[in-house]
Amino acid sequence: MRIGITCYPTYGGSGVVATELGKKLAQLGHEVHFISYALPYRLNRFQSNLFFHEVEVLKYPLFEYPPYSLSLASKMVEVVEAAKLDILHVHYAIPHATSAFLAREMADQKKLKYITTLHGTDITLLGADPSYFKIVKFSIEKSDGVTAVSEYLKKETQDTFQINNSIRVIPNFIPDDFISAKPSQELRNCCAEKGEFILTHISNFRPLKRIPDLIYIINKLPRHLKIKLLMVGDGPDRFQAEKLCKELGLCDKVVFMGKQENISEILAVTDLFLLPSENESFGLVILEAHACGVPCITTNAGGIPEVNLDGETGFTVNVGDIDAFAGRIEQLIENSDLRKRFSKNARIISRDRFSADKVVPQYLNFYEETLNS
Ligand code: GMT
Repeated sequence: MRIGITCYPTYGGSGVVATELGKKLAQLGHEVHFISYALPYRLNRFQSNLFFHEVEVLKYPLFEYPPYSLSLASKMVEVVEAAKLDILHVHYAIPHATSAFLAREMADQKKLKYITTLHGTDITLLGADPSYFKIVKFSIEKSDGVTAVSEYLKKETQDTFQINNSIRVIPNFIPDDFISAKPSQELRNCCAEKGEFILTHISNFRPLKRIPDLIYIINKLPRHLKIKLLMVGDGPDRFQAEKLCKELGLCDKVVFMGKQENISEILAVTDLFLLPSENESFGLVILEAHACGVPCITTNAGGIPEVNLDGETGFTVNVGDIDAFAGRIEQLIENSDLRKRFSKNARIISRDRFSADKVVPQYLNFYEETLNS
């Protein structure tokens, strides 16, 4: 098959999933063409059957907002015709599904189909906003196939947009480097002092991730506990969190590491992963932690409970419940048997339900069904 994939190339779950999917499809012998404004950050080495096409956005004084969607649609048509693509698979509805719709209308290849994969905020945050609602609904309804990364997101999309298309749930899968990650003593020594229990949080530090909650949770824990919280990533709420740490006298317990590329290595030295998000359609980072055998304490929002199984791979608590969060951390620090059980479950269950070998064929089947319909 000849497949075009469009995604956001920067840090973020949807881009990671799209890139890892493209790499797997190329390994299976399919020809994969990425179309985006920059090289996706996990596409950092040459692989046969994989191609990248950069979308250039013309800047012009008249354009206060250069129309990326149109440049993308033009590039899609160019690649569809030159590479004779069978299918376009766009990740994140805004604006990718709309550009794909335009490309399908314009392309010479009359049988071209496009599939839209919904990832979360394209529906729950942006798509539901009146400024995008109608165009998102239209672009989803015109898609030849629609997938969502969780049952929660499927239902949310149906409820929000009242659409009639069927939506196939195809979950996210574990990227290869998280399967093989091994703990490095050297890295552990860099991140924490001897005997310290390593807690980790990884995100883009947007308000939806409830970053200050993490600092209040650490503040609730007994001071004598030897812990280190690694805050990995960067974004709008980092500054406020660093300030809060100083005010609460927690600087010796919390390290802000900024953006890091070696996420699997950091997770491999982590004892417990924390995610206090207000909402997540899936929470790919939970899956990455599980694959490394790291139990997670998360909220029970959105699609998270489909990934983090309460009492099996970790614990889930209500959004904003700082006391419950801190209580569960203490419980897992003190009970190493329970921690080991969760760690083992996390490794087994994640591989069992979300390995690439199980999930990638679901996309391939969906492409085939869509092309034959
Ligand atoms: O969570 C983010 O801020 C990034 C966002 C994205 O689109 O890259 O993540 C969304 O897609 C991920 C991959 O499917 C999911 O694992 C995340 O849960 C989802 N984020 C939200 O729903 C908030």
